[in-house]
Amino acid sequence: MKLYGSFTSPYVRRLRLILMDVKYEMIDAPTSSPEGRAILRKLNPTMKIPMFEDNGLVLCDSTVIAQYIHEKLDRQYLSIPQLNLLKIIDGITDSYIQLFLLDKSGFDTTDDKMYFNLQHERIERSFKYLEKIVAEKQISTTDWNYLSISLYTSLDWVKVRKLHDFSHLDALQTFYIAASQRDDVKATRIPV
Ligand SMILES: N[C@@H](CCC(=O)N[C@@H](CS)C(=O)NCC(=O)O)C(=O)O
Repeated sequence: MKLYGSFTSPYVRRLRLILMDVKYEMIDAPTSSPEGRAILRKLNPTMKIPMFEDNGLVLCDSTVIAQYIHEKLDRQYLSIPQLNLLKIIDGITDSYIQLFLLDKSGFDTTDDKMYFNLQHERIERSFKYLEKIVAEKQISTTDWNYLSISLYTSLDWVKVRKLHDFSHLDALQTFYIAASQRDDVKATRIPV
């Protein structure tokens, strides 16, 4: 099994966390470097990470890769309602990835423009929604599965990149601090 990605990507980190106790090869292929892009170009038309290769099968989306790994290792994957929550977490993550790339491309993403406003509204509403979900313990650190892992890696990414302050959302903040204490989480820390 080969996982292609970077050590900063929240999507790649999810997979690194579910593969903690499994033998696999990690191939450093950041989308921001020419070397990384050359590696991806050979196999992955989306040019996004994570990318995963096993026995000639190439997968290029974290949700699909996670399902493949769970099935291969005979582990229980997420239910449909849990997958739906995962997509809300992904909605925040994807919006921030877009805003991050736009910012790096010289745009002021705080401008009152339709595209930026759509991302900001999605982010705000999704954070509030997830706060309720975590307060109801539908996602918790005591149930450390692909959903809680994904929530943590996205929260940590927006925090480390200083993209979003969620410290006023009590349940999310408590969840974040508790998950930060885990050894596997510490071992996969985003390099700064
Ligand atoms: N839906 C994809 C999203 C992956 C994604 O957006 N990855 C980012 C890095 S965290 C990326 O490759 N961005 C480069 C780009 O958008 O060109 C997944 O779940 O794997």
